[in-house]
Amino acid sequence: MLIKKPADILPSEITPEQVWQRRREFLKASASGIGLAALGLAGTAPSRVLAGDAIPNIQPSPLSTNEPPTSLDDITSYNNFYELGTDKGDPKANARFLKPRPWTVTVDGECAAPGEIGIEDILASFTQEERIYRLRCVEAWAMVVPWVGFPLGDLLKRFEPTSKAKYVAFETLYDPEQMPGQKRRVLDWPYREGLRMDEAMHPLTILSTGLYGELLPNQNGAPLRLVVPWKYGFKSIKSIVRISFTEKEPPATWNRMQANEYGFYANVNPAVDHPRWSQKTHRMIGDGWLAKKRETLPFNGYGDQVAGLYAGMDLKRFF
Ligand SMILES: Nc1nc2c(c(=O)[nH]1)N[C@H]1C(S)=C(S)[C@@H](COP(=O)(O)O)O[C@H]1N2
Ligand SMILES: [Mo]
Repeated sequence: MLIKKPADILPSEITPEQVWQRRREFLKASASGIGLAALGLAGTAPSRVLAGDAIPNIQPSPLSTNEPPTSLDDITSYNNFYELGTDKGDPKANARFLKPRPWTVTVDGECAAPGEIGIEDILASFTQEERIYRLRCVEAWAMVVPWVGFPLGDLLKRFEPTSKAKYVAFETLYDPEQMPGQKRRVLDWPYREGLRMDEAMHPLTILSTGLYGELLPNQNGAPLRLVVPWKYGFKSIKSIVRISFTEKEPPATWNRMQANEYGFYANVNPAVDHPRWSQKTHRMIGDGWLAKKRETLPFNGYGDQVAGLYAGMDLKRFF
């Protein structure tokens, strides 16, 4: 059997997962002093900015889990993104409508330096960190996603929030041409979400610009989406165009739709059932539909890091 050395493998034969695996080899090799040219990875700079393009200079995060990641195919073909359709397969099928370049995010509200920031500036200014996070969804499935991102707090600080800034509000793009799902009023568009300031500044709260070492696919919320790994999936708002500092709790789409089903906090909590289903167990995508469900942990397993944010709060009331 012929075993190919990395140098013999054509770029076209490499799947994104292999690229990601090779980057791990690359990081190990750099740490141990092996030349990059030996791995055939020297001078690989992206020339375009599209999903599928490698993001340079990614550093592994100490906050990553050791769990094996979900496959790229599952992460990009089983999605919730109502702007691109309500079925799990719709966001991938309609991904081409969304144009993530050029893209500008407006930052305003209770801050001393409101303004706009373009996606290129975001990509160039903030350290890229690889983190492997679970994103669990209220529909009771979970994935382990190797997100590329940076702490939300790094971006927020640049706009100098004032002492009146108690919450951060987020808004998705409203443009029915790019987001055909918005032609029907299935949700109160644009999609909105919010975090309390201390949640927003926590190092586990990231803005993601990519996954598996490449720019975000449109169906996962290109070019910029929130990831809050200890909360249910709906908090992790996609394709963000506005971030506002507010004094009062901002409106959140699912909370406004069905307040008894979706709380503002939405911390993963096996002790609080959704009115229509138990939240004690979940299905891990990739395990297969017949596999045994897994036990759901409080705060999605991140309790040691984040439980302190809610000290003294009744989490059955503030769910
Ligand atoms: N703008 C917007 N953001 C969104 C959604 C959406 O419909 N629109 N769905 C949310 C829900 S319910 C989930 S579970 C996650 C799914 O993220 P993924 O498709 O990348 O796994 O995105 C969240 N962010
Ligand atoms: Mo979800």
